[in-house]
Amino acid sequence: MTDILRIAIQKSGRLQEGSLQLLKETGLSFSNGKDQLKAQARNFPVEILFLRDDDIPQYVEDKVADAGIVGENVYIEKQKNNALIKRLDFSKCRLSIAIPRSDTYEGIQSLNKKNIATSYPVIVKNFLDKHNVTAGIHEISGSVEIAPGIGLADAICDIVSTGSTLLSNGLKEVQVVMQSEAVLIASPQLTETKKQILDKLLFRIDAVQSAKNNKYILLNCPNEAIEKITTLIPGMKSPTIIPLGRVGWSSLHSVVNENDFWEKIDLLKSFGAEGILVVPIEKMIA
Ligand code: PRT
Ligand code: ZN
Repeated sequence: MTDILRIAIQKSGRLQEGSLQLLKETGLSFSNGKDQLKAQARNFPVEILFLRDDDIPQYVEDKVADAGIVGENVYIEKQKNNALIKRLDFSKCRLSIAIPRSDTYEGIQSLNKKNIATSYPVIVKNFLDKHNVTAGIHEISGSVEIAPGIGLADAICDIVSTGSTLLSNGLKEVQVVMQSEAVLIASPQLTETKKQILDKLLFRIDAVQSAKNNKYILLNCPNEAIEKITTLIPGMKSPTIIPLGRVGWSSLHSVVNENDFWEKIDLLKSFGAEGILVVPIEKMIA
């Protein structure tokens, strides 16, 4: 059993789909039935354990699992002996302080001597300490957003995504405490073999992530524009340039980052590029 890496993911909930999709995109093939506790990948030395997200850091500390995927908020809150290996770019959210809409907020000091309800007492305590604020912290495990309405607390600290839960409970977000996304955690004491399996998996995750952040771009341009366009979209080493049937024109193929994509398209057009095609990349290995 030592030559297999056990990865814990959420059994059901907001992290499950993203976790399964990521593992599948890295080429792991396994079945995931509804009431299954674990699944062995058919083509890679990995076993997947399906658990409650809050329990994953403890299981990793106890070495029942070697690695896990959890929200960064859970990883920080639990303070277990886990190493943060990689941010995974899905299930993004923030942990924020919110107060009743009619209350005023004049900075963090407004929280002095207030009562804050939260499922994240450790994170809230650290945040308040850092800003020299003393407040009461009431730990509750669910439906935190109703606490001010029933007189349990003056403020809450909870996960916010779209903000609609706060809105429909008469609350307003006043302070972001941390940004969060799904993260890959692992035991800091993996055996050499397990470390090697994890490294292989990380290599694949990187390929999947860079593919998502980049697009393959094909365009036609007058030969005089090739140099300028190459400077703008150098690609992985340099663009591929193929002469077109039409004299004085070439087809240029490259890779462009998703973030500055639109800005670059405008410049490409101004350089004389035509017939621009942009296609998704499935895997990208530099
Ligand atoms: O059963 P289990 O314990 O495994 O799951 P869970 O209910 O504890 O967790 P789950 O599935 O709700 O969330 C898992 C992780 O997803 C969290 O730890 C976060 O890292 C991340 N995540 C991302 C979120 C949200 N978005 C989110 N919107 N977790 C919770 N919410 C809740 C939030 O608590 C609030 O009630 O959604 C509401 C706010 O959403 P908006 O869109 O109305 O702002
Ligand atoms: Zn949970």
